[in-house]
Amino acid sequence: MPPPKPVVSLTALTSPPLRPPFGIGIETVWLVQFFQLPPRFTFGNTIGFPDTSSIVTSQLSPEFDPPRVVGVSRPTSDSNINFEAWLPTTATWNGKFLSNGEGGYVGVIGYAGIALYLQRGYATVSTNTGHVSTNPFWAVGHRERAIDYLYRAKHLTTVAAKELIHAFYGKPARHNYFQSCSNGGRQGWLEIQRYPDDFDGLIVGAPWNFQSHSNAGFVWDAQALSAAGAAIPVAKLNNITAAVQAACDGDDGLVDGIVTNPLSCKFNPDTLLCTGAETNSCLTAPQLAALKKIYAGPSNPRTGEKIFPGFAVSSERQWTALVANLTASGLGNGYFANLTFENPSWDYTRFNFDSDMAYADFRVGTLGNAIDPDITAARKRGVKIIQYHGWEDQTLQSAFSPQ
Ligand SMILES: [Ca+2]
Repeated sequence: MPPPKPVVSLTALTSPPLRPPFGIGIETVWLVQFFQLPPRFTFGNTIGFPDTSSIVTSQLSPEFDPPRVVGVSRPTSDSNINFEAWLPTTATWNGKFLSNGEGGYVGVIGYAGIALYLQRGYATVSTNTGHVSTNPFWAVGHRERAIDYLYRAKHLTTVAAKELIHAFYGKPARHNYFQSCSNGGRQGWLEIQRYPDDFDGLIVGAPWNFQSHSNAGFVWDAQALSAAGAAIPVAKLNNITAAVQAACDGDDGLVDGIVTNPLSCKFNPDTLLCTGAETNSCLTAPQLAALKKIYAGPSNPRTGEKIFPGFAVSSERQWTALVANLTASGLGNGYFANLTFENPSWDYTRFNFDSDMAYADFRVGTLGNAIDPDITAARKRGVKIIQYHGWEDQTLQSAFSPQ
């Protein structure tokens, strides 16, 4: 790639003060430059970007070759929030801003998303939320970077993008939109609850918005499946779903392999218990106990209080990764070992669903959970929200979404 060509520079752009309890007196410095995308940015091309080896497979015709704004936001001395705004030419701009959101623990800019939105004429932006790794080991000893990931980067990037749009086109966008899922869904709800002026409309998919409790669910499932003899072989998953469908596929009026409302399904898991030799069509007693725990989700052992819903009946056939994860690796480990306890040798088997849950809620949940039911400010502005979540989601527990 040719050396970047600076076109414009905006400095000392101060973000609006963050509202308590999240305000910590932020002064933001923007270092912004325009780069030109390589010519012939076409389908299947592999393009190496400076901060990641992301591969973008998008088709952009020459008239969409956009100014690419590479920025960094440093709200604290330990922060390094990278973002890119891609801006259609004035002739191809549809007059609107559509922000990308970012999944999991982020660590990369969502090039595939912003390429797609750009093609549709939107000015768009994505951020790595302040670190360069999809595994949050970086959070140990870096509290401010954790805060950047948990909520700050998305807001600051949004403020920057809106300023850039105004500067580049000489007027603000007609509408400011956001679309994403999973961790991006969490970002969406955070924006609605804490920064209701940022967006006019949001599409929120499968949100990870009660992040601390959702992650406790992953630990719960791993503890259940790693009990003696409790691992559920992948080969049994289709048969479990078949038994669920036999019980309630027709409840929605159509026997079509889809259980429309798993919450109303009257499926009795005990019918799966092996009565003779174990086969792929039945479960041993320890496997059955694990299955019931996965359906139930975690609860507080002292108070009995429900912590989070489990996974939905009829979603079992999708659980190939879920039943293979006996150590809460991935999202659960990332959250508790790195963001919460900042202890890389954290042991999922010793997680206490009372005291450890309370600590996680206090330490990280208050920053990153997006569960404030008060969205009055967004309502007053007329912010439009569309949310979806698939009942067969095996990564995030769908039953919380309607709540
Ligand atoms: Ca059906």
